[in-house]
Amino acid sequence: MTNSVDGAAVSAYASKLHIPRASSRPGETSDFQSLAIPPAGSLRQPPLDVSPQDTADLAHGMVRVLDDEGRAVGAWAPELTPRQLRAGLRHMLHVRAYDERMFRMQRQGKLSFYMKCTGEEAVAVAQAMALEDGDMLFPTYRQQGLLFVRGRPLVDMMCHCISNAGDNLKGRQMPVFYSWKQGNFFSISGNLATQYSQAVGWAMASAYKGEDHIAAAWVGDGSTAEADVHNAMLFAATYRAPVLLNVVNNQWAISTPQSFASTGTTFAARGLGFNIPSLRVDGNDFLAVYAVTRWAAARARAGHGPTFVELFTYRVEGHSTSDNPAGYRSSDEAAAWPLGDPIERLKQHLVNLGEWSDEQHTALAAELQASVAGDWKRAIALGTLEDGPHWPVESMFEDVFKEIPEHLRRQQEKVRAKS
Ligand SMILES: Cc1ncc(C[n+]2csc(CCOP(=O)(O)OP(=O)(O)O)c2C)c(N)n1
Ligand SMILES: [Mg+2]
Repeated sequence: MTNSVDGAAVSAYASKLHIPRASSRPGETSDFQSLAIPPAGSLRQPPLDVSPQDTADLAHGMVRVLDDEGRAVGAWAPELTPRQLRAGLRHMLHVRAYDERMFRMQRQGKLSFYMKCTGEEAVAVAQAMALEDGDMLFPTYRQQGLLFVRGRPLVDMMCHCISNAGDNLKGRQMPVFYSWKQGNFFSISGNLATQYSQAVGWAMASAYKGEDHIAAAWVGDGSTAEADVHNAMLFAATYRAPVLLNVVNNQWAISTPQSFASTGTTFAARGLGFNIPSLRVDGNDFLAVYAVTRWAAARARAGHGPTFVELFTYRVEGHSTSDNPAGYRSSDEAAAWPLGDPIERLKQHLVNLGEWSDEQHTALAAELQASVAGDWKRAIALGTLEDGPHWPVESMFEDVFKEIPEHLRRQQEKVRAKS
């Protein structure tokens, strides 16, 4: 069948469905050659009151500070003392040691489920260090580094993961879905992206009450497809809420490549359509992540409203302990990632400054592994997954309603009678 346009015959079936490609599939050789990665130090730092459209180059580019030799270059290089840099390195090594231990414990059947953030440690660690303690965090399950910087005891996190008597959530949440009110760390939700609108609502309330604390929210690349993200961005832009909206683009959403949610451009570019200043940052560059977060937080505190930030990184390991990435991506992909490892890059920077050495690094990694092993022993002394003690079953009726409704009270009595 043919149609006619301006007298010329055209096929009525010329349209084609575009199916995005993965960065690699099993058996293929990984090749990130087509990624446009600007040199470190090449992007400008705009004023805090920049207009959203004047951030287009930053949304399509990538803020980078650490160059290939580990030097800090360009307008975004933050003023951090060697002591602060070493604290950042320590937190990242601590997170990695914790992840490795918990993963092994899951494999030995001592916890039911776990999620690592290997390769993405700089995101949560540098961002938490750049924010104020009173700022409210609305994370996903992959920002455990926030808790390390805010000082949550690891024993508490482990107790949560094995739902023993020391679990602050009384066995009502999945492992790694932490909640820590004292640290201004909002409860993690299994329903992806709900935290985005909650963060915007919290930030609107903070501004309405005249407080100076801001909110920060995180969402994964795949989860940006959720309507909640778009609803949140609309409210944030309209009311100029003091919020930092982060997208952690780690290239994968379980087995779905980021290309299925990115629409063929950067995630950061989506912020421009909502009239929100937007930037993309090298998420494996501790200094760049810190600098961009400081800038966005200063904007929010000065009354300039939200900032949308894409953190460009790579999920080195499986999505969770229930996932095997060998089924959907090439086994050499993590090694081919061109932006390196965040811990190695910050280490190299400190060594260049004469403020760190290979020996100190090896000793610190060993010290932290031993400290995590000690924490695990203290956690299981409060109960194991298999044998408990756990919170009693009837406690599930508590803390939900101010007054327990009659039908639930009857159920609670039945449970009590049985136990
Ligand atoms: C609303 C909703 N849809 C689907 C899921 C199942 N699910 C859990 S994690 C996940 C992938 C998320 O990927 P991404 O947003 O990129 O975050 P990442 O895990 O890579 O950090 C999916 C589809 C869910 N938990 N909630
Ligand atoms: Mg992802």
